[in-house]
Amino acid sequence: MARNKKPAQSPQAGISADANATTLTTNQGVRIEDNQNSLKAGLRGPSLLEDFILREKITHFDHERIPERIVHARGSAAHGYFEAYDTLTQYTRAAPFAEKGKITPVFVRFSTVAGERGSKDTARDARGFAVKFYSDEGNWDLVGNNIPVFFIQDAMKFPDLVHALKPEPHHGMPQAGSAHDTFWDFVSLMPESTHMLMWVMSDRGIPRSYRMMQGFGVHTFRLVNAQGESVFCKFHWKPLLGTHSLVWDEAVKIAGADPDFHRRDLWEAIESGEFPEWELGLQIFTEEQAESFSFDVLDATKLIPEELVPLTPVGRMVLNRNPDNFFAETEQVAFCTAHIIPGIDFSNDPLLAGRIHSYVDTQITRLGGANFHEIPVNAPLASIQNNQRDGMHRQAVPSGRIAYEPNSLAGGCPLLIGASGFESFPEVLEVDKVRGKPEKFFEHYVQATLFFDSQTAAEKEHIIAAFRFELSKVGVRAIRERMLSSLVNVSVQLAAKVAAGLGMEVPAAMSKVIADPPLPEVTVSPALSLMALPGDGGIRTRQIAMLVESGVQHASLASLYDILTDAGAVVHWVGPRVGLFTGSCGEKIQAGKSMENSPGVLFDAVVLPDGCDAVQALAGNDHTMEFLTDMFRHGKTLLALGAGRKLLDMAGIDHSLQETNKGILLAKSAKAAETAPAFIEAVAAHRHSSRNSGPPA
Ligand code: HDD
Repeated sequence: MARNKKPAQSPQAGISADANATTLTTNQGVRIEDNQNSLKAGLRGPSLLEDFILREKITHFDHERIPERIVHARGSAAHGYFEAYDTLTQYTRAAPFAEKGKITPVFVRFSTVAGERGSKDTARDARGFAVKFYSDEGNWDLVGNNIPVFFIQDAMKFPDLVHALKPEPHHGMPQAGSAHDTFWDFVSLMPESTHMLMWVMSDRGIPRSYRMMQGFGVHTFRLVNAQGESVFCKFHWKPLLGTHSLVWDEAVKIAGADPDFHRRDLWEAIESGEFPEWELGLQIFTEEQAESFSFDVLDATKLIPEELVPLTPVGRMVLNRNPDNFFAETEQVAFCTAHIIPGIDFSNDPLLAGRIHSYVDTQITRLGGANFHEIPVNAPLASIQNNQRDGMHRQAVPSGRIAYEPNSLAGGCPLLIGASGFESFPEVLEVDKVRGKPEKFFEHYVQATLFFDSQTAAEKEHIIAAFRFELSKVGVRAIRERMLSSLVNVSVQLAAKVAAGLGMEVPAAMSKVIADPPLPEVTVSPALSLMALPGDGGIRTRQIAMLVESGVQHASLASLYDILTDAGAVVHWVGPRVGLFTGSCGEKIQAGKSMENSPGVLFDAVVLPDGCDAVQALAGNDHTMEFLTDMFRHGKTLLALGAGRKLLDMAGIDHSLQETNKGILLAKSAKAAETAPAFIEAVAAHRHSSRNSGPPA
């Protein structure tokens, strides 16, 4: 691969962050002799003010934290590259699409929105999906989410939205959660939020992995070619592993068992060489087409159904390198929607307009000044030449006396390059200066209904359960009622089921601004269901638990272990405790995890061992029953070998009804290897939704 790695920045002379350096020094490069004891007047006397080594160390420590992001504070990131499938010069002169096979380095940060920097990964929330392309024509930041629409239409409402969503200001609760009064108060008064609410309340709000979610640029952007011709475009990232989610009960339990669940998953996959990959697809359409749509493409609460404008696959993105340092890279990376390059331009989406300002602005506080572009992770690979000077934390050392243009003393340099430089698309505008919005922006429900109607039965039930849960946490009854009255406009079935779950009557529908909206072009869009992207049918990186105890029939487990590992799964020996166990024929088995430190929610599937003594011992352990009950009700795959089926019986799991209990497999020990293909197929299905409704009776 030509260039899949952003080269290390050359450090300033004398500044070294070399982890292999052997000598401990101060920040002035003075070698330190004693790093244990401060300087004192006598062994039991007072510490001395002159101890510059102590003072430097503590002063630096005192200033280690920077403000966290106002939204998307919690995130995880990785380096990688984008590879263009083909030249796209017909539509754009953007450098990453200039030629077939062209490689552009990227840095990608995934995030939750509401929670603070140290909050849990599995909160119900949208996920950020921000991509920085280090193109040879400058940095291009595509700052998107895992959801193709947004809560609001105009940036003017963003501070209100975020204030309503974040912990309530008087007591600072709840952390990383939207299930509280102020959020639902705001969104129930803003019907334009309804479409995005449907997405966030769906399983998209609790992804299984950052590697298994889509990304969307959300807004309509422009592509501009070398002739200055422009088309509109929407950006879509599709994961090769498919789109998969958690179920709510599982997400809640994972939050306790491993709050870093998504961060760990991304890190471990990349460390093990399982590089996550997405395909970039574009919805390309003309302004004339856009005008004919029943909705406005400048309205970020609306999507363009793929059935109306299909995706054109244009390239793939692979993440193949973990950051060397979390703070230096993941924390200090500054994505800005204002960062575009020749060939890409904005549309007049009023939400995007506010973002173009907000991101650069926020970095100035967050990263301490206007020179954040010099921080290595933010620095472009393209060279920077301009007359901007000075400011806090300036690293560059420009030489000479010329910092203005026009100049003659430097021969006019740096020179403007004219036609090949960035030029805003010369859109013709003859308009009045007004505050307001276009008519189609007032339609709020058609696409919310489209989304709901496009879900499978299991997905619909999860949406209903999510609304029920969230609204049950709302204390003010009038807010619940108002939200229900809005949901009636989406689907009477949805509103009725949510109302029943809250012990309420279905209220009258909220009045709509547009009573008779234009007929939608598409009424069901299979592409909106998570089931549309099942993945490649493999089990690479799937986490599989093999329960062990002394006395297990080891040979059958070992044969499966090898087959599953060869198929790319990550197989763990999980015991009642960690450490050594002895198999029935004296084999030594090291359990790396215990059911106490790694409960069932952290695994995609479990294998129950054969061996009467082992099964008896496992049956007597409370953790085993909890482990199996959770895995059953979350629709995971369970395989019981030989006597292991007794554990299913004891957990009350009916394995006789194969229709309702798909993904529960039984095999004799001698047939363990033969069962592997069926087991792999069941694990690849991700989840068996027929049984995720509740615990076994
Ligand atoms: Fe935003 C961060 C995505 C609307 C203002 N936003 C931020 C990040 C993502 C998004 C992924 C985290 C970037 C990172 O990893 O560092 N934001 C979106 C999407 C939006 C959106 C997809 C709608 C389509 N955002 C939006 C609006 C505004 C902001 C309308 C303000 C007018 N967003 C910000 C911000 C943040 C941010 C305050 C916080 C930290 C940062 O920018 O760097 O400026």
